[in-house]
Amino acid sequence: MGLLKLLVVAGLVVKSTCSSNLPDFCTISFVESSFPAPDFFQGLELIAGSVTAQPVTNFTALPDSTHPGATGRNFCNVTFAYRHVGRPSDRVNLWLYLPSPAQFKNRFLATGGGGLSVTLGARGLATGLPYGAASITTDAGFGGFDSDLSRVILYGSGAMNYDALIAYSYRAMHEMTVLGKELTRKFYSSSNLTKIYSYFHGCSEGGREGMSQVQRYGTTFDGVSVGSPAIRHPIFHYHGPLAQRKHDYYPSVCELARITADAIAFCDPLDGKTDGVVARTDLCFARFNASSSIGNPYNCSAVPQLGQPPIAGTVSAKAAVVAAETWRGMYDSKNKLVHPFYAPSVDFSDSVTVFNPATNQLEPYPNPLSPAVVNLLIKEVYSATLPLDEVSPDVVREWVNDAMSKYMSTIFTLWPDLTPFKSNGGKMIVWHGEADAMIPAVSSTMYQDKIRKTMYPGLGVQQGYAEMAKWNKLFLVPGGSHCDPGTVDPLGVVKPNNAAWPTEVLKSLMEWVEEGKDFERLEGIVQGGEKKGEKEGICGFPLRPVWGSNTSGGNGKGKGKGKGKGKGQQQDDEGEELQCVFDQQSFEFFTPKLDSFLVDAY
Ligand SMILES: [Ca+2]
Repeated sequence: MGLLKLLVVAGLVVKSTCSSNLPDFCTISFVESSFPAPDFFQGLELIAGSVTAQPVTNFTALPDSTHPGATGRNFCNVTFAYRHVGRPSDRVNLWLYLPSPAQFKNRFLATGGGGLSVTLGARGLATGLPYGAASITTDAGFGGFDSDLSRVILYGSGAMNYDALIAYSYRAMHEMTVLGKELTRKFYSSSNLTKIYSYFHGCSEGGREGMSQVQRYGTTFDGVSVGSPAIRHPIFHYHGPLAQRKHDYYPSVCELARITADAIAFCDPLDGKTDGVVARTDLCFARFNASSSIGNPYNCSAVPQLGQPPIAGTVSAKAAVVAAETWRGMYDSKNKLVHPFYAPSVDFSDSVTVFNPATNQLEPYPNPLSPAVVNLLIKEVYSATLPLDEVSPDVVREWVNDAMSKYMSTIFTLWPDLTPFKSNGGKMIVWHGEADAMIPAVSSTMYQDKIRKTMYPGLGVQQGYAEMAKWNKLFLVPGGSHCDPGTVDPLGVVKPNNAAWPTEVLKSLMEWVEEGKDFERLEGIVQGGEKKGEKEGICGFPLRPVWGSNTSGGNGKGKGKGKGKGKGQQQDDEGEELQCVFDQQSFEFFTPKLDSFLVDAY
């Protein structure tokens, strides 16, 4: 019997009027009185005695990568738990920040997680505070807000916990949202006639969670902000290690960093503005040749986390070959594309090597997320290791094939028909750093194009995107990294970014949803350099940025005079005006055909 049933039987449910005084309403009894009715969500039972409620006053939410922060926030910090009927040991914990009535702006915000976790905890919840939104997160029943999928996905090797898989894939987020929206409505004593706008915000795994709701529950959200979504899950992190093994050369992160620096210097002006930002990775991919780095010096201090001692030298021909092979993308033994990679200006943090003092050699170091996910989801074993000898492009292709057949209805988040969301009036902003070194921007462009082709089959490319932009917009953020504007180079050094970053993507989303304020360019805030703090637009895909002083833009060709030697040289004909143009070659770069697969892969 759920808590509400217990309370109703005991005659304890007494709903009082919502006071504007935080301590008056931020009590366990008041939160319990705000619970959804026992039959509100069939199959779920609230757990008796699980509620905590703590008033928090004058709180400062520090600025984060996707919100500006806020001071003087007053809210009720609430947790409670529910279980699924028939599973008595089940416990799913929910956590909410409910603003004081004076600060509540009739908004509900569901927040997502990262990595293998469906929650960012307090950091995610704080996202709602600047916007007067009741914010919520869930532990998905994985044993607490500091636990994640890896802890519960297998009962033991070979025995998958499908309840946990489905909870992670989409179900926990849905339950949280439906329960949270109703609790919010009752907590503020809002009538059914009062519109409480419902939003989602998350990046990476969090972005995937938001997309999972748009794909499956098209009517629960009015607006969705999705950043760098991990919609295929990270089994693609083998490009660098496989390229290194193929050419039997393991460059130091220092040597790789030099090549990246050369690529940035060469490619920066290709977008029409020399500002340290490569806004056109497509042109960079097409035009930068790693061999131009050969002989360029590098000199780095120790990188303790990679065991690397201080190192100096000049870029070798082999390193240039490995870099070019990595950028080329992963091709199978029949020279068919398994998955594209990042552009040359994106750092090699996904392709680092580690120094082994026992052998005095550099060795490949695949991103630990890859063996984790492959072991848990493909091999279904608890193991932290996966020898690189067992991996090849053909093997990766079969992993993807396995994953598609096994997980297309769960963890793979690629359903391309979003008609219910669109028909319900939903609005979605997808944002993806073009220099994201964790999940390549092409991951989002491929999926976005699949949506376009599925929902607008009769329209041409540009017309299809124009129609889709009325409810679903994708923005590639120049120079942006993974869920963060700062660029982290392979040496672990965070570099400021002179480009605009959509710090207030939620503000743009809320104005679009609540005021009908449509827009073509996403508002970003310049993060560094002379224009730091200024507003600047970000082009909507498939349009691409070209900086020019007049009408010289439009052909998308840029002005690549740099040789990669003299960093930061200014050009006479550079402009300050951003144009967003369609470029067929760029479009093809971002919508490659994954012809290694016999089924439609995207
Ligand atoms: Ca530039």
